[in-house]
Amino acid sequence: MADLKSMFMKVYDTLKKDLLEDPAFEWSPDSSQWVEKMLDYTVPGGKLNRGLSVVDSLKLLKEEEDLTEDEIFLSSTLGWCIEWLQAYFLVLDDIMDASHTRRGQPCWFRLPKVGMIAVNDGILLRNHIPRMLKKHFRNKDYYVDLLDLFNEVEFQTAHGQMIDLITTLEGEKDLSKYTESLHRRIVQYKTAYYSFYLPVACALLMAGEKLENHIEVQNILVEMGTYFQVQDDYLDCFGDPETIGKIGTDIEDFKCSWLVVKAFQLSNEEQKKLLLENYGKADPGNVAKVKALYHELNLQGVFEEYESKSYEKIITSIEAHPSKAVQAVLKSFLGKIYKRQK
Ligand code: GPP
Ligand code: MG
Ligand code: MG
Ligand code: MG
Repeated sequence: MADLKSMFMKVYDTLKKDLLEDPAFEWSPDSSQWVEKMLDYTVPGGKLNRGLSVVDSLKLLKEEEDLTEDEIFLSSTLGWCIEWLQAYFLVLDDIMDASHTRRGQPCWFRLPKVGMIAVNDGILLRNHIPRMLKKHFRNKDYYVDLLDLFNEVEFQTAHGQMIDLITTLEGEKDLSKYTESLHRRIVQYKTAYYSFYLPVACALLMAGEKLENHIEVQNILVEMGTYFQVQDDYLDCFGDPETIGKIGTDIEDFKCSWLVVKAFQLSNEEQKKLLLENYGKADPGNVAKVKALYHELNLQGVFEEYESKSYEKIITSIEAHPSKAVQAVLKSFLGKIYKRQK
């Protein structure tokens, strides 16, 4: 694993170097320093689960055969394209969510020299992806499918982000609008496709598969991504900021989080009133009252039960899949996130 990660980091250096020498732009020392600093700050500092999963998945799909040097490099490149996509989303998401920290450091836009330049940096990160794909995949017969995949997934994610954001306008008027089905729709689109389906779909394309033959794989990965975002919502309140690397803002931001959906379901009239009076306010006193209610309603216990039920359900659908290799890919991904603390 340490080996895989250091190989993966070497590929990052190569890709970064190419981008900083892109002949389509007349670089100056200032511009290349800015982009290099921005990339180092926003791209490689996460868990790298999504990126490494492309390499892992391709290995498992090829079963006995070892990956060639070229396959390792190319699958790592696709992994990094996903990490770039994630960096682009997070830089912008942190502005939209008014977050303070990410991956144990201030959000990129919070740096005094950066501010709203971060919006353009997000656009640059997004623009790097097709350049990396073109350089390394233009001669592959799956090149068009790859471009289409990245476009589709970005479209889905931006729409998920939109409903995440506009839903708060409705919730502020009427908290009962925050239902489980609305929450599911938000997280499916904003998280599941890019975080779970995309890495496996990249590996499937490299393995010569057609994505339209793998709808069931997509369904299972969307289920896994939903479970992952419920964990994210849970950790936003109950996680240790030191461990998760970010300070939660869901209560302040009036988010349609899994926790508030559950809290509303389980509350009596008096508790609902308390929730309405305190949810979505920046004042730490209000936030503390919401957290106290979450404790009173034992949302930690409710989450643990959700976690084991959801795990059982996903395992059952994985084991119903006809291919052992595909089962191994899905189980490996699930193993990386089950009961995660960060
Ligand atoms: C995560 O939601 C969702 C995204 C990062 C998608 C953003 C999409 C864009 C088009 C910008 P979150 O806000 O709960 O994540 P976190 O808790 O990490 O801030
Ligand atoms: Mg956020
Ligand atoms: Mg968000
Ligand atoms: Mg979150």
